[in-house]
Amino acid sequence: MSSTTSNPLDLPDTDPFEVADAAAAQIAELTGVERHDLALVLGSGWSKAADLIGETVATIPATEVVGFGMPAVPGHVGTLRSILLPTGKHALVIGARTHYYEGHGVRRVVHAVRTAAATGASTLILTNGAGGIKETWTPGTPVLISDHINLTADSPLEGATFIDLTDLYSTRLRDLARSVEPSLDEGVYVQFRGPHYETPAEVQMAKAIGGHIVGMSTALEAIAARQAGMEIIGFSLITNLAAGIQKTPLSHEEVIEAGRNAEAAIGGMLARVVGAL
Ligand code: 8IG
Repeated sequence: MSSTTSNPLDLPDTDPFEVADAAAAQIAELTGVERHDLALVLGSGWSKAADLIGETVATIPATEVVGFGMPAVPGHVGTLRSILLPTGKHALVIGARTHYYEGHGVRRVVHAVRTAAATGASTLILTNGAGGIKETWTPGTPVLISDHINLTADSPLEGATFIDLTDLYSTRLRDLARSVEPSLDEGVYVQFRGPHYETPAEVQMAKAIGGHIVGMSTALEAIAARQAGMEIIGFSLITNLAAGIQKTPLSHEEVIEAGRNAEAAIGGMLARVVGAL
């Protein structure tokens, strides 16, 4: 991957917040939108929401913005989009997530979130595709994230930076989402390092410690977003039941397929929630 050697975030002396400020300035320049009010990170299955929430003002390849790399997973779109919502607010849509399992370090993982904050966004909508532990969640079910358990043994915070994570996934925003979409269930998101899926025993551990959703992305991003002062709401699209809960082996194809089938419905749901924010 050509970008790995030239990314300033890979250099230990770099200040990641300065890189985020520089990236935000480039986004303002390239989109012609000076400030964004909110940001969305769209994970597997969620990309359709971008077409439904408002009018796209500009689309830029993430690779043109400092600190961003190429997406590692085919089907993950490496673009940044500026969207004008019907409310007049400007939304930055990030379709270029870097996963922890890519091995570029946690600075690269949370760069998009820090950049979103630097563009002015005070609200962050995090979405992902994930495995479900509750048997009642059939593939294609969207759920609200109520809290998380970070099993990566890592943090985006460097040094003695003590940040409170109480109400990390805003109760206010979750109530608001449920007022728009009363059928939304919620659960605790457990972030594993990946990229392998869990063993059935690991899924039972996640369940025993209070988890309902297993994934590979959102917890580290939410921590960085809280540090940046953003109000956060998170959604998982359950694309599969977690290993051992479902009796058949997990496959990436199955996950993509479930995402495709749910795309229109969850995109519409997210658009309605964003419209109410
Ligand atoms: I999509 O079952 C998706 N992402 N950790 N486990 C983990 N991440 C996932 C899963 C899953 N499904």
